[in-house]
Amino acid sequence: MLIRHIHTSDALPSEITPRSTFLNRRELLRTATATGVIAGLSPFMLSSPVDAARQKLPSLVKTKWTEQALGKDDKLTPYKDVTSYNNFYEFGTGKGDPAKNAHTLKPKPWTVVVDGHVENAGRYDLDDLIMGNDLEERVYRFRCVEAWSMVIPWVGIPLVNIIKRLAPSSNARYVAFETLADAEQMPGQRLATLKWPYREGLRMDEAMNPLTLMAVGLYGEVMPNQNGAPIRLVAPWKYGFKSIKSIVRISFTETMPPTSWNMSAPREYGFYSNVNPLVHHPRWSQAKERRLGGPTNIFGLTPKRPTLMFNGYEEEVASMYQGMDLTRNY
Ligand SMILES: Nc1nc2c(c(=O)[nH]1)N[C@H]1C(S)=C(S)[C@@H](COP(=O)(O)O)O[C@H]1N2
Ligand SMILES: [Mo]
Repeated sequence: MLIRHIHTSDALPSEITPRSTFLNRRELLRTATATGVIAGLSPFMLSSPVDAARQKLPSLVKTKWTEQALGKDDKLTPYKDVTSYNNFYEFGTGKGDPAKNAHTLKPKPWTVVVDGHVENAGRYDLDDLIMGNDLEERVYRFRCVEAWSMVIPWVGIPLVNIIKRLAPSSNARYVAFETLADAEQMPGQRLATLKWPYREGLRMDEAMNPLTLMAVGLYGEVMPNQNGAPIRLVAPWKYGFKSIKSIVRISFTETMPPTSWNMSAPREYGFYSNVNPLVHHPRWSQAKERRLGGPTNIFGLTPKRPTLMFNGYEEEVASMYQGMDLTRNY
């Protein structure tokens, strides 16, 4: 039994939790209390709500993006920072809120609806949607519009693989995504901080770009709820808000789909939202960024570094925007 293993061995929960078993801290404590073993749990267990649910993902495929395919100044952002400093307004607007509140999300079972201009429309169990694809490990820079950045080892499937299987028709020019709408699981949706459900979209060529990932994990483990379990987008040349979390709908559309941040503040957030040090946000500069969890200076701050065009992925993506005025299409 799980509790006995935790109680009696030194193994991390991530090493002994079966893939099918999901215990968050509350359940763990409830079970522990009920079985009377709570006195045996170490302080480490009690203070690690995130760790109790950590599960390793099997057989990850390495790609050219696995290792530090990045600059020599780039180091992986520590797991703790990646999973405790988040934007996920469905669980509150504070950076610490998602890690605190996202335990109410139930990422399994999970259904994704596919509709619009596509041959294989329908409701898919998540496992069926991604079936037959290798899980790839890819280390990507991630740049948030609020001018901090991270380097994250994601685990996922190229979106292009999923799209090819779904077989969009020639009328499909954009892909639209929606997050779950359920105020029971996502209590932040009781507040009108954004229009729910959270929506995002990509032009078809952006969606089919080999960089675009549908991520199901990070650091070799199942996606933590606060990072967008069970499946979220990662488009690393765009500001973080394009990378929509906890996706339940993929729609193939002919016209540019509405997106949440553009709807709530069109002057500040465009559809493209490519990382661009030359185009400032109306309220702050995008020229520099602070690397989360990076080495600190004598003031205890991570020094700012220059932001790169397309977040450093110019070679892979610049051709898609040739001839476009990127100060207008921001
Ligand atoms: N559904 C949903 N997706 C979302 C958000 C959100 O509030 N809701 N926030 C976005 C923003 S602003 C950022 S910066 C990234 C943050 O991802 P992370 O918490 O994994 O770093 O998620 C994006 N995806
Ligand atoms: Mo963001």
